[in-house]
Formats: sequence, C-alpha cells, structure tokens
Amino acid sequence: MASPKYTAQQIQVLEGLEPVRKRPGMYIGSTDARGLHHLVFEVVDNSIDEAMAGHCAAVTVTLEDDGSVTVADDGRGIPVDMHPTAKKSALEVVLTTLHAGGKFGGDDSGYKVSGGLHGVGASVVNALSSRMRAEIHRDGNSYEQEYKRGKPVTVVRKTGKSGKHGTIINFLPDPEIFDTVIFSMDMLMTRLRQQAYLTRGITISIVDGREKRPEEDLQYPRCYRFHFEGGISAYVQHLNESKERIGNVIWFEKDTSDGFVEVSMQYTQTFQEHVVSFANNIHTAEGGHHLTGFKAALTRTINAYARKYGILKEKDENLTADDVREGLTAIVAVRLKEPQFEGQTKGKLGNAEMKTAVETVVNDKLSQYMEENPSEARDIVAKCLLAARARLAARAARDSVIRKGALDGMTLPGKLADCSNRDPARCELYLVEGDSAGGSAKQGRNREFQAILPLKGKILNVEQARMDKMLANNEIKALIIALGMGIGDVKDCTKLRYHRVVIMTDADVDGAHIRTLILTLMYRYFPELIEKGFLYIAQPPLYKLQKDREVRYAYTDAEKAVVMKEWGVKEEETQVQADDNQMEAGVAILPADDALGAEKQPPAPKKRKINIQRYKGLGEMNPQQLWETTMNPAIRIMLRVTMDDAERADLTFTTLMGGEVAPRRKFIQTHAKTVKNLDI
Ligand code: 0RA
Repeated sequence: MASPKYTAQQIQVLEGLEPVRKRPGMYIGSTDARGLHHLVFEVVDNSIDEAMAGHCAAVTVTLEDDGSVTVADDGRGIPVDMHPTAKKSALEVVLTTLHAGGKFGGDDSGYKVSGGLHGVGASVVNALSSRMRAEIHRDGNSYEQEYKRGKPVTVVRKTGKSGKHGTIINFLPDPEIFDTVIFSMDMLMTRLRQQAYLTRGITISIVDGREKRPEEDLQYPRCYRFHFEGGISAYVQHLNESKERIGNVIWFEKDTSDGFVEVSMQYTQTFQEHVVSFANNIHTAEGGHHLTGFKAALTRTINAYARKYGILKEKDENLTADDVREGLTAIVAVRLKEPQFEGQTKGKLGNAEMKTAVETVVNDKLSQYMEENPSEARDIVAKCLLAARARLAARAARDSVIRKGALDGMTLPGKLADCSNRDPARCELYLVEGDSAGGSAKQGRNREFQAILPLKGKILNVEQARMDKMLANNEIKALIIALGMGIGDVKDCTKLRYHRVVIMTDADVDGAHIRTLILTLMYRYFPELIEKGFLYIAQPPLYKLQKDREVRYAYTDAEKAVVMKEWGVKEEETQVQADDNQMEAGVAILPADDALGAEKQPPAPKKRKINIQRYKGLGEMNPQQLWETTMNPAIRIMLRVTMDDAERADLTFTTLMGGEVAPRRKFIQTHAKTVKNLDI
C-alpha cells in the first residue's frame, strides 16, 4: 500500500493536559477498574489504527512486575521530527496535547479508529500516569522520551541505531487518580480478543509478567495471543461454539460511498439473538442506524425469500423482526469517515446514511447467499417460522397467566417474606437457596426493608426453556411476581419493587449452580436490572475464627491469614483440608519448668484455644450470625453484577446450560481445577 509521507505539520495542536487530571472521568469514563483498563485500550487503539492503515501487524501488551503496562507495536513509529508551529518534536506533541494525532492528516487510506469511548488518545494516558516512557524505532534509529504526570522530564533523545520500526509505550497509572491500579487479565482479554476479531489478521498478544498476580487471574496462562484470519466470521464462530448451529457462517463485505460495511451471521437452535454492532471498531452498545439497517434488511430478505418459494402462503402473516432474529448470532461492523456517537453512553451510531448503506448491502448479499444455498436458506426460514409459532403460543400462555392475575404482584407468593417499606429505592430482596437458610434469613433480617424469597433446589434452566414453560415453573413465577415488573413485552421496569436484588447461595458447587441459574434468568429476561446495577451477590464469610471468646469472620483466605498472624498462628498450621471444616490451630507453648528429667517424655504441646470453622453452607449460621456477617448493610460485602462481561457470561451460560454436551464437558474439565471451595 502506498503510504503518504507524514510529517510533523500534519499533527494538529489543540490544548494542554491539565483538564485531564482535573476531570479524568470526562476523558476515560471513570477512575475505577474500568477507567484503569481504558488506559490500555487507548494506547492499543492507536496501534490498531496503524494496523488498519496497513502499517502494523502485531501489538503486544505486557503487564510489568512494577505495575506498569507496556504496549509495543511494529507500526511506523510516532514521528519524532520537529513540529513547525509547536517548536517541539511531533512525539512530544502527540503525547502531551489533547486530541493530537496524525490520522487526521493526509492519510485517506484508513479510517480514524482510536479514541475508544471518548475519542481521546495516548496523551490522556500520559496525563493520568505517574510516569510514562515512549520508545520509537524509526528511520534507522531509536529514540526515547520520558514523562511524569503528562509532563516531559527529558527531551526526545536518540538512543542508538535500529533496524526496526514501531512504538513502545510504557506507563504507570497514577494511584492519585485511580481507585485501583491492579489490572485484570480477564478484562484485558475480553476487549483485546474483540479487537483482534475486528481487525482481521492482526496479532494481539498479552503477557502477564507480574510476579504476584491477583487471585482471579491465576487461572489464566501468562501469555495469550489473538490472531484471527477469519476476522468477524471467526468471531461468530466463537460465539456459537457451544450452540447447535444452522448452516454456515454467512459473511460479506462491501465498500460503499458512505463507508465500509462488513457482516457475519449464523443462525442457531437457541431462542436468543446475539447481534453485536461496531462502528470503527468501537462497540455500539446502544445500536444506531447501521443496526437498524441490518434488521430491516434481514426481515425484508427472509420474508421475500419465504414468499417467493411458497414457504409463507398468501394468507400467512409476515415474519416479524423478532422472529427472524431468534437464535441469530451476527456481527455488523461499519467503518466510516466521521462517525457520530450519540446516546447516554455514546454507544449509538448517529450517522443516518449508514442505515441505507447497510440495508442495501445486506439486501443484496443475503438474498444472493440464500439463492445460492437453498437448503441452508430453507433451514433458516424454518427456524424463523418456528419462532413465529412459539411467539404466538407464548403470548397465549402468558395472556392466560396474566388474565388469572398471577403476574401483576397483587397476589404476592406465599413463600415471600416481604418487607414493610414500600419505597423500592430502599428495599432489598434476598433470593436465598433452600428453605432452611431462608428461615434463618427471615429471622435475622431487618424486616423493615429486607424481603426474603427462599428458592427451592434447582430452579428451571431458562437457557433451554421458552417463556411459556418458564411461567409454569413455580419458583420462577414467584420470583417474577416478587420483582413486580412483569416479563416479556408486558414488562414495566418502573414497577420493580426492590432496587437491590441479592443472590445468596452456599459457597459450594450446588450454590454456584443455583447462582448461575438465577444469573441466566436475570441476564436473559431482566437485563435492565443488571444494567442499572440492582443485582448483587451476597458474600457470606468463608471462615469463623475464634480465640477464646473473641469471634472474627474472614471473607477470604487472605483475611484469615491476617487474623491468624495477629493471633500469632503460623499459616502452615492452619491449612484447611477439603474434607475437614473444623480445625484447631496449634501453637506449642512449652511449660515453664523446662528442665525436667531427660527420661521423661517430651511434653505434648499445649494448644491455645483457637478454633477455625469453614462455612460450607448458609445453614451453618444462625439468624444472628447471618445478619452480622452477610446482611447487615453496615458491614456486609456484596458483589455488584455488571453487564460488562455479558458476552462472557453468555458464553458461560450457553456452555454450562445449553443443549450441547461436548462443550460443557470440555468447559468443566478445563475449569474444574479452578473451582473454589469445591465441596467434596
Ligand atoms: C502520528 C503519525 C503517524 C503515526 C502515529 C502517530 C502513530 C501513533 C501511534 C501510537 C501507538 N502506535 C503508533 N503508531 C503510529 C504517521 C507516521 C508516518 O507517516 O510515518
């Protein structure tokens, strides 16, 4: 590809970085873990820009042992020559000036992608890092410059000769800015894998070089490499891995005058749709015109095909947009010159011309595909017809349930111990595993604002059930009625009766299963609950520690270790065995009169009274303990469930709950070793 020569002049100069440190949230969304990881994505996005312009093949992200991150690419390298107006090197301009970048210049070959959420660049990362170092390989030389909190502390120095080309950025996130500066492999991988899918052919590697890794990262190998020759087709294949598929992955792309359109799609025998859209590699979570165009074309094309071949008779109604998306997995990716991101979270593509662009391409290419692959086409139409029939059946079933007044919350389920307060913002609903723990929770709770709904055994697996079957299940019906907002197209979120819904299950395998089932149900049917941050997972303590009369609870092994240390017990002396949840910590205390006769037996070490109990189930706690450790808002710990990893959750849910057995076995085999608190 012919590359236009970049020079320093093409890099625009805008403003300094002070505002970034003053209001970081404006530039990276937040200063929590999400914002922290956003720093990495900002830098990686720049490298991906280079790749899309055809100049970069590989990006490596390394989590260094000192807490910093290195992003290295083999692109052209940020220019280092003198910027004519700014009177400093282009590198310094790029890294110390808001919105500076080279891609607005004369290079028409690539669309500007970098910026992620807020369209900012590496300079923002610099501003929010206590230190940063840029190393450039370019024009036969290597260069470097260092910065502190966004300000250069050295000039751009030539460090030697180099036969390579590329950019290496190392930065240490500023603890003054971020609530946490600990990276999670999990969060990095999800997003970087996605970027690799969207940039066909690029290689993105992640290396975890930290000596001490966070506990939840221990399950991951230290090195990952994402490279997908298949691009978004491989993405759809990955998403459908554990689902029963209908036909092949359909893929097409077209460069139009309004922008570049690429689609990959495949139907499955599931009931959920999974259509994900992107504009310039940025996930458009709220959709937009490109998605609207896709949906319109899909409905039109499938109906037209079904009519043309007499699968839909004259008297039949058209398939609805919902019918043709049931069980569909699709990626809709567009690239355009001036993307407009709108909506609350800037996740909606506002360029109206993209509706027609996508619609035209999909109408053309999809109908062509169906004509050329008639047997696949018929299977797809059959699936859509099934969805239409199920929709009518489900509606009839639901209508009858509603007619009986069973869902409107007027008649609350008998098992629900409701709270007295009626202000949803204050009220909490605990979903408790089993009747016995439910009993303790009912006695231990604050009945003013805490409601308890005990759920018996395994609730229905909603992944495999349709709405009509679900509504026939008493446990699920009780839960839906307790929530008060209905379900499906009669759902009214303003009627939600509790703004905290807390899943409280045992810390064993059964508990994890029930938790997954409830999460599946929520994810599928009440995603707004998760989006609004109303869904939580209770964290009962893992251990009760007792020394004489003093009782302490530990929620993690680390906490237990701290208490043990405080009490002067060595860690090795308290190793918990999986089949032994009670133990005594032995601290040998030799009797004062040591000088006893040699013929005597050595004295048995006197044990100090330290008792460690590992809780296996909520049932082992009495109501008072349950309140003190898990339900009292003043001291309890709860995990908020986020949509962040919805995609991963979806994969886990379908793997664990879906119809296909082989992937489930594989999942359990590969994760069995990492299941915590395995109750054998
Ligand atoms: C400005 C201009 C050019 C490249 C880049 C910036 C650039 C930035 C980053 C950030 C990370 N990796 C990067 N790679 C390149 C064009 C340079 C030219 O024309 O030679």
